[in-house]
Amino acid sequence: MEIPEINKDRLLHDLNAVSRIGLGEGGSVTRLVFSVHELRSRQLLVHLMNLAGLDVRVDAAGNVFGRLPAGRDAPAVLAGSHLDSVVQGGRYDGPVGVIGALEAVRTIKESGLRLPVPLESVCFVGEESSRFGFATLGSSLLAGDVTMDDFANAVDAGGTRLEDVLSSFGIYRENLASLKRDPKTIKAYFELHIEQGPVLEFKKKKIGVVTAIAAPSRFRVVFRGQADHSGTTPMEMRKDALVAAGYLITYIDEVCREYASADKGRVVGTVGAIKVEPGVINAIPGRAELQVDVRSITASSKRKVAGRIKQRARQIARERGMKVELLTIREEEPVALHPRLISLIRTTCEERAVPFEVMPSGAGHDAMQMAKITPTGMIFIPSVNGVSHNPTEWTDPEDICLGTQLLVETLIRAAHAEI
Ligand code: HGY
Ligand code: MN
Ligand code: MN
Repeated sequence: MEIPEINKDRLLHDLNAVSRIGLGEGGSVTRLVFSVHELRSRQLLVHLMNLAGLDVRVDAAGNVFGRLPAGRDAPAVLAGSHLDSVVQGGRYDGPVGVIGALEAVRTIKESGLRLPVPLESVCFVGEESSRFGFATLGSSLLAGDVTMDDFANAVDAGGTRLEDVLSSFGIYRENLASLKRDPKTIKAYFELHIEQGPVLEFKKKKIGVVTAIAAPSRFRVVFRGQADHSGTTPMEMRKDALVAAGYLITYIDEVCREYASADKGRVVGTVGAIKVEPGVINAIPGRAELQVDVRSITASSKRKVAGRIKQRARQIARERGMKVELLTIREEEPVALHPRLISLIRTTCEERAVPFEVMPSGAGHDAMQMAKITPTGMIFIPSVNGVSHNPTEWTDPEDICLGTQLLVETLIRAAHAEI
């Protein structure tokens, strides 16, 4: 099978161009969903898709599609990822999959290769949970797996509600379902992504063939104690919300370490954000809000740990005579990827003698949502030192090119395959 070669310089040039949008101190990248930087990155993508001569479409949520039509209308093979980032994140988490998919589709177009089905390179809006606590927004809307009620606790640090931002785009409870894409228009979805962990580097493999994706339980814990004078209030009379939060944070670390082994689900738990009020040196914190992220490949372990954390939060509040509120942001189930696509990616690696590792993903991805409506596969490329969500996130350009070249071949195989 004739496989066209990607244009490596163009791929790396466009990846660099995206990475310069939202560039901050120490080479970090911040492109929070619906921020000016994130909107500009999608605008650049639309321009690159137009330059490539693809049929470009942007849906009401802002998801971007660059389509290469086939001789006949048929369910398309999609490939993509996201351009939004965490705060002070790295340059590859997301853009590798978006620009890699664009490079794969435009390479196939330029080669003149006629495929039996259309291809689409995709950028999903709002994959990161960093701004509203809610992850994979655009792909969840496309998969039709959310209602407005799911956004009840999706609020950013400035108090902006996700549902208010969506309604400013004309997306309301009544028309939310119109964002769902008919699964009959999609044959398969692939996502090229950096591993964001140490396995490939440690095992000296070049490609990760992803089998499953860990899913998060995400919720807010709000301790309501009593703001008071830090000088006049005796210790035994205090209702310090931040001290209560401190006990819970330590407990979260302990209970997740109890479930950290492979047989117990490799559970991980993080409190990535905390908000303290009134937040001044001479007042006892009356309110402390934690954002909790618990994940596992094993649904039962994740549920058990999240349940124990919520129980402990209630117990701490009782013991300290204060109130506690537990606000669910989102409950997700771990996702298995499609065996037929896993074997397509494996075959591609085997035929090119590329050393690969079959492995799960600890990080969440848009592929989790797409797997609910269509056969889905993921290709990982190595992260140097396993670091991600950090300005020092790095993947060797050669590995980015290899992953993109394998994506070209995988898309062509998937276009012809019975799936
Ligand atoms: O948070 C995650 O798992 C991913 O980076 N969105
Ligand atoms: Mn990420
Ligand atoms: Mn990502």
